[in-house]
Amino acid sequence: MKYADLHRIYHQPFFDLIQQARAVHQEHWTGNEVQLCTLLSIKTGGCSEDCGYCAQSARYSTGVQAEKLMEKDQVMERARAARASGSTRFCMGAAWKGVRAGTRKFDQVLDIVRDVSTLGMEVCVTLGHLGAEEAAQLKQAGVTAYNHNIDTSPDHYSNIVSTHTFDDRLETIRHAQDAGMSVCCGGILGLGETIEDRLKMLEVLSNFNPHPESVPINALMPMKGTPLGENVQVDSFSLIRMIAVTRIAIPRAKVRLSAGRTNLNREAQALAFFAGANSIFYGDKLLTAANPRANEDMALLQELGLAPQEPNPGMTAPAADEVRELAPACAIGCGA
Ligand code: SAM
Ligand code: DTB
Ligand code: SF4
Repeated sequence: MKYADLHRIYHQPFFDLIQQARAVHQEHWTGNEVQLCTLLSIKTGGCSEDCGYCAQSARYSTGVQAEKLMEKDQVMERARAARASGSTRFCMGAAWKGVRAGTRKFDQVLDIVRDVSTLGMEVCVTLGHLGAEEAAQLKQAGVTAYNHNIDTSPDHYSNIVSTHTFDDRLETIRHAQDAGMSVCCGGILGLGETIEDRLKMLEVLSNFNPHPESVPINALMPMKGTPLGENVQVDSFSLIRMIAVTRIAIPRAKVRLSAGRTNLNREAQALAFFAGANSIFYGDKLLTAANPRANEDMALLQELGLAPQEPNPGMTAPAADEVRELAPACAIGCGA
């Protein structure tokens, strides 16, 4: 979708916007379902990158201790617990710039993925930069989806991160897609960006070909010690507007109401679901930060008559749209 269209959609009166988003949602999704995803940080802290929002960067004193890669048995225990609690997707995150085939740590991750993928949940990993070979090996090991966020607009990105570029992010996404993995790609609100930046980010996401299978919309959780640690919390109406425009722009993607839910009351979350969010991170912890308690989330879903989505571990990645492939496109079909 073009920026001008996104701008027009976003700036409608609030109720017109969420009504439009709801109609698009109902056209593409059956049932009142929300996917529950559990996150686990399998390698915490000590990251070489300088992402200004992140508690895991080694460059900032945030109180997060660097740990080594978790043992497979521990990961399996957490994955089984996630499944038992009702999660249908298990997402493992590592505080790395990226991974390289043939290294011990990458082999260990492949081994973990092989075992987790036997549990019947969708398997998602987020490990930083990937080349073609790493992507192929992850797919082969059983990864369903690769999470790699573009986080903000191309123009704002270098204000937030200097150790890698926006194009590096696109390159990894292309490798994940070429290997046949679904891509989970979204961003963060509250990084000092303008509404225009948010919509420019969405313009890039909505022009991915194939489209992202899921789009996490995170609200910055300001981390003490990071350059963005004193940023103000995102206003819930602008978060819900962004969810609604994402639903309209990428109708077949799961839209994940992601980090920052601890700052949203039940009513704001209900509005976000109405506006098209159909996935959440579930469980008391994100990677290093807090998430609402699982029993409170279950109670909220019940109150709203929303059911946890069934698992779909064998899902195929979204197919590329041939019409769009004919158009002149950047390497990843982002429309640039
Ligand atoms: N190192 C990998 C990478 O950068 O892709 C994977 C882990 S990284 C922590 C995954 C994502 O978490 C980031 O892209 C960002 O969108 C989100 N994130 C990190 N810190 C956050 C924060 N303080 N508030 C909201 N979202 C955050
Ligand atoms: C995503 O978009 N959000 C998740 C997941 N993908 C990896 C991570 C949120 C991290 C929040 C901050 C923390 O826990 O440190
Ligand atoms: Fe490292 Fe990822 Fe955090 Fe950036 S967002 S500092 S790459 S863990």
